[in-house]
Amino acid sequence: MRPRLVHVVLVVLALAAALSLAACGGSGGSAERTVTATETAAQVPPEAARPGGGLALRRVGKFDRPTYVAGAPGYPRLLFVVEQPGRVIVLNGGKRVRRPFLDIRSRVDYDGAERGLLSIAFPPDYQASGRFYVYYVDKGGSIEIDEYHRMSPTRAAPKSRRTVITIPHPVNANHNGGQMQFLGEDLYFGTGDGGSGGDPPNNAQNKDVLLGKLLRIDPLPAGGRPYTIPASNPFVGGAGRPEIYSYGLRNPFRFSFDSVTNPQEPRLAIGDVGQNRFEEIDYTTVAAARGANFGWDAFEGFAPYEEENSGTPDPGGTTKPIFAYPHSRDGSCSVIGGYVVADRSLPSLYGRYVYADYCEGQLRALTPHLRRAGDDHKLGLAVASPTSFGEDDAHHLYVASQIGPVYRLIRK
Ligand SMILES: [Ca+2]
Ligand SMILES: [Ca+2]
Repeated sequence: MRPRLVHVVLVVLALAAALSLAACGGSGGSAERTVTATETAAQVPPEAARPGGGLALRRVGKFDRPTYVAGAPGYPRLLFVVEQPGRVIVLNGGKRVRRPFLDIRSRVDYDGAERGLLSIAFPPDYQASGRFYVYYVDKGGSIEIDEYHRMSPTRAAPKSRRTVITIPHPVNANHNGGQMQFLGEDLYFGTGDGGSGGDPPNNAQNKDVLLGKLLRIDPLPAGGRPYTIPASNPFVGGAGRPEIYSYGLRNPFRFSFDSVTNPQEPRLAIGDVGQNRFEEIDYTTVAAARGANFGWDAFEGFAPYEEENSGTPDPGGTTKPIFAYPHSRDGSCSVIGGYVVADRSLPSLYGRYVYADYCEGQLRALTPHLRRAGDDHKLGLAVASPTSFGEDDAHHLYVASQIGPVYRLIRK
């Protein structure tokens, strides 16, 4: 079947301003953000994007508040779409498999705002091991990562669940982080600062708590513990929780690894959602991110943070973003970190970092450099309320819209 190219309409919705998965600025827990996108979606034209310069969006399906898209190593025909209420849908060769890959809605606290099922991750040995991981907010409001096993390539074994880690997140419903990525055997995942606005307890700078951090574990159990701490984690010897890899993050809702720019030296790209003024992209080598302090809540983007629940004094030695943009840029509110494009069928984008903003909806790309980004521009493609980018096992790039559609970026 010939791929269906979608001509679309940019839908700038009141919805976009009303809620943000990743949490726009503003104080208070997000319990007040109760708009349900699924209700609104019915009133909205189903497709959303317009042809860009040599690029287009091909719709691959419509889902219930998709929060993530991923492929599984060894299964290039499969695409997994994570739905925030608690299901994982699988597409096989582009066709949706009727039965969900996984349904954990009964375990997931989905509040119509930021809580819910937020990502899935498959380890490099997935084809042989069949194990995979899900990140969600549980019924107690805690961040939880569970391991499951596969029953067949398109079906998880629902009773195979094993809790890997639970991180209390008791005070506010916003800023839950949510991204997991494997690099080798190690599972990296980002947690939010615990919510509200301005990080009232200053969790992000506190190395004794697991909130506002990039964490790194080997999720396999050992020695009676549900996971293993990599021996080279920066605070293994004390001075902080041993799970911490980097700190000083507000809500690293989406992050990815870049193995394109220099395969010998993998890099980390974090979209760290800002408070009321700036959104930022952090980009550094994975090696340099070890023990790095990304600055929140002493800094928001490049600027000192001195607003509500005031920032902590400049601790010195923070890792600056390579790029930040103000909320005044076309009504932006929350960066949605993306990927350094590894899809060789997209030559105009190969090696560039594609990202978006949840409220603005324009897909954008910049050239990532370790000190400063270059050539940031719009791609001429828009998606209503983008929640996430994702890659399949063949490195195709996808973007999910909160109102339902998931698109693949293709060459026009
Ligand atoms: Ca603070
Ligand atoms: Ca920062």
